[in-house]
Amino acid sequence: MITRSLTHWGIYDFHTRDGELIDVTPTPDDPDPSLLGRNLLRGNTALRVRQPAVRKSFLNHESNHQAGRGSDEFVDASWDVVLELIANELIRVSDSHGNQAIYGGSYGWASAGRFHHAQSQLHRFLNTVGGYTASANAYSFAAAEVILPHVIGHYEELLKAPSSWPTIISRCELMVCFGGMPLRNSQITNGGMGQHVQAGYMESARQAGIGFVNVSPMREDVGEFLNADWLAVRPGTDVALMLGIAYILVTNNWHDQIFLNTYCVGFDKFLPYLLGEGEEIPKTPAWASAITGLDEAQITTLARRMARSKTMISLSWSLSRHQHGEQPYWMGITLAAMLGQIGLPGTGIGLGYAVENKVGKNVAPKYLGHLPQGANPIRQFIPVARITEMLESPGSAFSYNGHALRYPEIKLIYWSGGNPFHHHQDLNRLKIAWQKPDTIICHELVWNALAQHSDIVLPVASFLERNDIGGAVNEDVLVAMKQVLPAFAGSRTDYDIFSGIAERLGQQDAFTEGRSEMDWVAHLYDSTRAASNELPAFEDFWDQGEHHFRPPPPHTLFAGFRSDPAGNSLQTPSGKIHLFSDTIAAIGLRGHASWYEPQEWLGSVNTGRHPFHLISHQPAGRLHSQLDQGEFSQAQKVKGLEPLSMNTDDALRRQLQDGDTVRVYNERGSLLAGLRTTPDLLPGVLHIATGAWWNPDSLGMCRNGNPNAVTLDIGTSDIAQGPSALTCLVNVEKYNPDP
Ligand SMILES: Nc1nc2c(c(=O)[nH]1)N[C@H]1C(S)=C(S)[C@@H](COP(=O)(O)OP(=O)(O)OC[C@H]3O[C@@H](n4cnc5c(=O)[nH]c(N)nc54)[C@H](O)[C@@H]3O)O[C@H]1N2
Ligand SMILES: Nc1nc2c(c(=O)[nH]1)N[C@H]1C(S)=C(S)[C@@H](COP(=O)(O)OP(=O)(O)OC[C@H]3O[C@@H](n4cnc5c(=O)[nH]c(N)nc54)[C@H](O)[C@@H]3O)O[C@H]1N2
Ligand SMILES: [Mo]
Repeated sequence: MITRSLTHWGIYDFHTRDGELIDVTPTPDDPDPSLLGRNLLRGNTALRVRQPAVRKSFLNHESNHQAGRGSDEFVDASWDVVLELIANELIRVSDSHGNQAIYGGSYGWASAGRFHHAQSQLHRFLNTVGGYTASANAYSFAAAEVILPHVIGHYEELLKAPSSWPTIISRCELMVCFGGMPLRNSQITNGGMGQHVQAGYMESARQAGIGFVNVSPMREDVGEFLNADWLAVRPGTDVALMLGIAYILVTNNWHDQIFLNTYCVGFDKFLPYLLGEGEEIPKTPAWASAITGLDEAQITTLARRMARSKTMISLSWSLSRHQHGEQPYWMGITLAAMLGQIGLPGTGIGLGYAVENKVGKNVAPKYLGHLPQGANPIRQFIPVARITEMLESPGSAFSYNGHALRYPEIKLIYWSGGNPFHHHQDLNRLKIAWQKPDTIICHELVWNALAQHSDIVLPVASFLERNDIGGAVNEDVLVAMKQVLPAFAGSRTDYDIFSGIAERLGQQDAFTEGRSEMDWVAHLYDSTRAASNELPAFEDFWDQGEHHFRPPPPHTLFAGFRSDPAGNSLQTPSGKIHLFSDTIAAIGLRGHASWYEPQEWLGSVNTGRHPFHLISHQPAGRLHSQLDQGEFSQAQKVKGLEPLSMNTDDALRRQLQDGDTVRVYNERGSLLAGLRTTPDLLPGVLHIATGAWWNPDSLGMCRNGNPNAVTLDIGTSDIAQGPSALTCLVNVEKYNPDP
């Protein structure tokens, strides 16, 4: 039997026999299907959670039972027992500590599907029982989410729907890609997608004669077929490069003063910093060269090309995951404003072309129904990546976006649809902080590190085991996600699990509104249809299986603002682009885009002990930590370990060879990886994908190669408090198991 459904990485036909999945094939109309679908085929069932399980020492109320998280035995329990246990725990914590003691931030991607969206299910449930401490922003681009409203008034469009590729193809001459545009990342869109379009767009751009510049420590970050010039910048120093370019623009009078006067405020306050008036150092190409490691000539040539061409600046989301990750976006906008091409087709600035399939895709904005989460009576929240600090230091103060806040004391953590023991930084530190709460509950598909570190583990049905509608707002397809397989072993959907707990708390009607799964699916579809003029009735849609939305005319970001800056003013204090912000200045940082030296980088004094900068990037063979045991993900491993790229000369100097097992370490921890040598990586930089399952030995060494064994867990700055995973120095040695 063949059933079609949707994943974060495309639409596939799922072939089953006797209730087993036997093949996964992409739909014929996908021009560039992703092999990630193959990961569903092998190696995953063995790891599935089969029955509800409770950690033994938790169940037995042993004192200091929390210390056993990650090592204790689990015992199977019936659904009745665990649902009752959870209901009682929620009442106990709520009564004795208040609902802010429940952490429901629960960050994570889970699976495609508008109704069964795991995080919405959890939030809706917790809101019916008094609320929870929430998390703000995403690991992906927290720094951008918080800085951009101060600069351009909003962030959604610039991050997710910048000027569409057809405008670039028709008019742009030069595309400068900070952090590249790796096609491995456009295999996916959060929520799911139909056709993979990025490779096709890029090929059309090549044929149109557009020049590409790849500003990245890794040459492969822009596809070889685009013949990009490679500027191998030191990680974390893009702002210095952009300042060097800006300096040349101003000193040659190549900047667009009319654009700056008409559409921006604050350039006059940025200029003394740039030119080095008073106590400031002039941001000359020589200054930028010393920081970035690029030649002065490279910087000057790029500045001249940008000034003379119709230029698009693309800034990948990775730039946000460095300390001071707010600054590259502010500086990128400052630079684009100086070039004066914002709001014209195919030029200006866009964040993250190709980081997901959706970014730059030509699709109409639309409303898609989603599960209402209800209102959270608890006002307390944390910036998403400050979880360890919250657990370590309840009551302590921190600042976020101009607000003075305090961390709540968390007694219960409830996670559904994410894996903090893959995605968070400095996992050895998280593991210790994780011992503080009384109770940790998760819904998981698999026995990963999150499940291992929980007290109550509930087996959840996968997206193949339920009915839903799926699609993403910035994509062009809505899919009937029909159930492909029966529920696995004793698993239940997130919805059924929460309904069961809600029932025990007397809140079943509030949570379910009396709707079954299919009632909800039809309900969410109907709300989608009410906002659309092209969708058929639900029954017809369900029969047809998918709907492809009509493409709009090519979209130019800020076109309205450019043509009428007063009529289409931005939601900033002045209505214009803020190259200076009083709010940011009040936070204690400079009120304009600036270079700040990060805590760990290749120019720091620490490089003696830890001479390499570790870049952890998105994996080509999977989505984060999901399905790492699948066949496509495993095919990329080196002796079963996550590959680590190192420059060939660095390897020679250290007498390391391609294929060696190496140990990457710093004072925070260590990990094993399989060495890949390449001339295409800046010397001094190491490149490793995220998502290998964290599997620490007793000394905190991850035996599978999860980079978060060694990453730095600090906020980007007091502006966004985002993750700084990519600000990370390490050393590396050949692994010798018996020293
Ligand atoms: N060092 C470093 N760390 C990083 C990054 C980096 O660049 N460097 N990148 C960061 C970024 S951008 C992100 S987005 C995060 C990603 O981090 P996550 O989103 O946490 O990663 P996933 O592996 O997608 O985790 C999803 C989990 O949900 C489970 N799941 C799937 N479907 C369902 C469902 O229907 N219900 C339930 N209950 N569970 C389900 C899966 O089994 C899996 O364990 O990682 C971040 N971490
Ligand atoms: N296949 C696949 N695709 C994915 C994901 C996945 O798990 N699998 N995850 C998705 C998610 S959640 C997100 S948020 C996006 C993330 O999209 P991005 O954040 O753009 O992706 P990364 O792969 O982390 O980084 C892209 C490149 O940036 C470069 N880079 C790192 N630091 C610097 C720097 O300081 N300066 C410069 N110039 N370059 C730097 C690295 O060489 C890296 O290869 O990807 C999405 N796409
Ligand atoms: Mo992300």
